[in-house]
Amino acid sequence: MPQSFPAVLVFAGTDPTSGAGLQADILTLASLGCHPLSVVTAVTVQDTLGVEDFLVLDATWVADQARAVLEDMPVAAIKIGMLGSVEIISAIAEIVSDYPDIPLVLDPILASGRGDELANEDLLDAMKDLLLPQTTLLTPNSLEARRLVLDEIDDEEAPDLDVCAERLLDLGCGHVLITGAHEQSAEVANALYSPDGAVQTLSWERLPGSYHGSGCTLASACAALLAQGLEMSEAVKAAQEFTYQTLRFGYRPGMGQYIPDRLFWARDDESDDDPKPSCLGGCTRSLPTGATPRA
Ligand code: PXL
Repeated sequence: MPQSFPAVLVFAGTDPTSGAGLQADILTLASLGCHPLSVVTAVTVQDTLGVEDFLVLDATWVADQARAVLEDMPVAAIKIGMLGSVEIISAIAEIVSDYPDIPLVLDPILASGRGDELANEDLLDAMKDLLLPQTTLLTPNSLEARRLVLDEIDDEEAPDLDVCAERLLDLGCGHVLITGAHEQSAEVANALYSPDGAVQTLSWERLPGSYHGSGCTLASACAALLAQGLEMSEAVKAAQEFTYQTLRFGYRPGMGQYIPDRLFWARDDESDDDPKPSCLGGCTRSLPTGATPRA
């Protein structure tokens, strides 16, 4: 019998550049030894400069794609990217509720790297109401984290990321990983918030390029490693290490952004005689009193 690999079911929009979206997820999952099951939610028209347009699929087509593979084989993790419509969110929410034991990684895609809107306020609300309570790991960047909790916070000022994470945990996510590439810090600090109030921060060198698909790569890598059986903090740490290497070996196939190389380890590259230190450091702390300790 041929060997079988853990299957990861992905719901995502297509990206013809393969920088982000479904193609990025498939490359990442395959690179990390998983079998990708790919459910299309939307089709985008884009190049490495930005998204021109997108077409959202009928929700029944999304549900039918997912049910077909879920009924055919065991699935070890589910990853959700671009959602497209409130109807698709409802359909996915109903499907994942039938599989409560499968870890669910939700990358709350709100915009492309250039800022093209990929989700409106109705989508945001439906995501919060229907998907966050079923999410094992939410992976927003800092901009998405702030936008997701905007309605929950009275303060006019942009909330601190610890506060955002607490609100997101309160909305029902199991864990929240907030990435720091959009912050003004010298290094990129990514923080994993756990239900017991623990915060595990890892810092990474800020690479000079602008990358298309780094968030999809990270979220898919988390799903792959959870599917392989790693526990949450180990999976998130290994996924960051993998993503950092894909960025370090990133390349620029077109006129716009760099694309992470998810197959960096398979290249025969003699030029990499300067192996870089990966993680610059890490710290673990607890949220200050006032944070909601959760069971
Ligand atoms: O990187 C977020 C993202 C996810 N999915 C699709 C996208 C993008 C960004 O452009 O196009 C389909």
